[in-house]
Amino acid sequence: MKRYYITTPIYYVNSAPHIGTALTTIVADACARFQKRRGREVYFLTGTDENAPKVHRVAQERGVPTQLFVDEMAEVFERTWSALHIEYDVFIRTTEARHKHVVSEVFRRLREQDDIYRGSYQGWYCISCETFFASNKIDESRTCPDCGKPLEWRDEPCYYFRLSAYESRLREHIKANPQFIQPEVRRNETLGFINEGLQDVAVSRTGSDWGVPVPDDPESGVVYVWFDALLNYLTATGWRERGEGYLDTWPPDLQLMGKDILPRFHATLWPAMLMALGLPLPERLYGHGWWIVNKQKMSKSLGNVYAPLEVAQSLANAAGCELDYAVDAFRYYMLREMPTDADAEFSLEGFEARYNGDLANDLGNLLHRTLSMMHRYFGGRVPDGARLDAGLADLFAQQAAQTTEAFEAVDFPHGLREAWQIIGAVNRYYDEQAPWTLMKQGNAARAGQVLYAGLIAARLLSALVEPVMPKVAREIARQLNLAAVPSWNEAIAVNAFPVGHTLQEPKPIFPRLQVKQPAPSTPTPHAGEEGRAVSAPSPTSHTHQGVSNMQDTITIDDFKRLQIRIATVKAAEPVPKSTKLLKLTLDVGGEERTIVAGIAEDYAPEQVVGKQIPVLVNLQPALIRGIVSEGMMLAADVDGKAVLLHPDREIPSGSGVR
Ligand code: ME8
Repeated sequence: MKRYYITTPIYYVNSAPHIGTALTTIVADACARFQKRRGREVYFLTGTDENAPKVHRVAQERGVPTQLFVDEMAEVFERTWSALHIEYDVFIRTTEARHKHVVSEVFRRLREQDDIYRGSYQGWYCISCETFFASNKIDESRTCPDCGKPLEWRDEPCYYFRLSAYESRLREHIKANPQFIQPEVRRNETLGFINEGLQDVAVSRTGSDWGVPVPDDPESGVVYVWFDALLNYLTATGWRERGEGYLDTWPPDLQLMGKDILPRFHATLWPAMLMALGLPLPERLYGHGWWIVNKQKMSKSLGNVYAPLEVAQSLANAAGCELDYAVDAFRYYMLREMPTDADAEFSLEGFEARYNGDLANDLGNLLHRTLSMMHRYFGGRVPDGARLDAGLADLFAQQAAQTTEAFEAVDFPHGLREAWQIIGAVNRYYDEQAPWTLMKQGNAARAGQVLYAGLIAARLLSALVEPVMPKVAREIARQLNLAAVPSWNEAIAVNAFPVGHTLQEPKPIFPRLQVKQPAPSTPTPHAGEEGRAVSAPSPTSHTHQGVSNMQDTITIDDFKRLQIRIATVKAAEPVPKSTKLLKLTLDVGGEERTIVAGIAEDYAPEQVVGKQIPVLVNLQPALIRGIVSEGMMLAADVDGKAVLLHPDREIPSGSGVR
């Protein structure tokens, strides 16, 4: 059986991994784990691109022999990936002899068959992108159209690869194979790029002897680093060394990369090289969008480059959670917010919000409350007669199927949203069925059945989240006292826990993060009644702050006019023709209310159902898009994004807030 072959790009080692390279690698790891859990044999490749002139330059600037520098950097990459729970099968380095042999051999073969020919080059060169630009592609600034750095004039003899000869075959292949380039937007970009006309590519470079020498003609310098680097995917299969054996891996099933290196390199130069070699093309190329930070591209000069392990470590410190789980939380954030078609904003606040919301409140809490009640009511053993309600069994199966479909399409944000609907459904079910009330009423049998749904859901979720959060998945399985995380096919079994199955004590996986509050500028209402809080400014200091501030203060009586209550969200749906609004149906202590909330850009309906939120209930009703809104929910505002507020533990709906 052919192995499912997944690749990341091989990364330049002139700088350490950052959240961009981590994204591609984590997406690839999640795809690899997903395919493995579905029973396929997977071959997952990553590695380092070490022959680039810019790598050589950085080593020289640091005064380190280049080979020593790349050896050290390759280790940094391997260590980082292992700390991020990346489980690759092969880590390739382009300075390995076996790879250099492949590059030389391919160069020779293509030169013999006249796909590579000798010519000369005059033009503008970007050393950072390792790319030549035709004069009509650049303006007076003589800077690189891709990265903005200054271009150098080059005038030299060189070898060319006959890319232009493959233009129509490439176009036909892309048109005939809609899955070849994904997502759709990248396919269109590539077709646009090809339609501008493909030029032959200069595939040798002079100026530095770092790299693979042009075979049989070392005077011509070294092989162009992209021609060299792309061949790593072939080297790693054992092509040339293993005879026909490489076909147990070749061709790649899924090649992942960022959008910048798809149209020009992976979707044109690379398949054309393979066509020239007469080799089958990759099944699927997937180019994700970019992380941007504060609406800007990440760059060293802006100082906004994040190192993945530092981000995870800072969460572990702040939340007091184990580093392994903080790393998994980081992986979750990367995949839940993953830029697919468009670019996406990376922010620490966004990471914290997902951690507190999706992981601490949703996933962690579902497991914790289910196990706590199982221990409290049934001594931690699955009671007699417990089985899953048919409606929930269908819903679980349906959500698992949709998660599968989305993961297969590398759409992790969608897949995770589908999986999280299971959590929403169980929380709703608990609220409707109220096992705590059933116990008080002496109906332990029914309470046991209700909680059984939580066990089955947690077990299913351990499988669905495993590609994303492998250590968390194992911990969920451990707390459920399962020998292992179930495989994808076993995961939807509805009778997975035999009667008497004992459960482990619940242990919080994701302790809630206390988000730092700005120091209060006015005394809290409570302090106003019972004496002022020490940290609050005194009335005298207030007067010194100026009149405008005084006018902003309200009295405790003003505050008392606000009636804020904790409501439980029973249902949520988008307001038609609005991208911002959700219609929420609330339980405010036995009373049902409808409100319209401007949170649709930050929360999907299923994320808020089951949540407890503070609501201002004595606000004058207002007609919003034809819906009478009877109150206003309160949420934190983080750079214009709404972040829901929740009580510290589940409390009766309708509880007052003072
Ligand atoms: O391109 N957001 O290596 P590289 C998302 N050696 N992804 C980002 C990103 C960001 N802000 N910044 C970079 C190379 N990336 C070549 C590949 S393969 C034969 C040779 C992604 O170290 C980028 O899109 O520059 C690409 O997938 C990878 O990180 C770049 O790695």
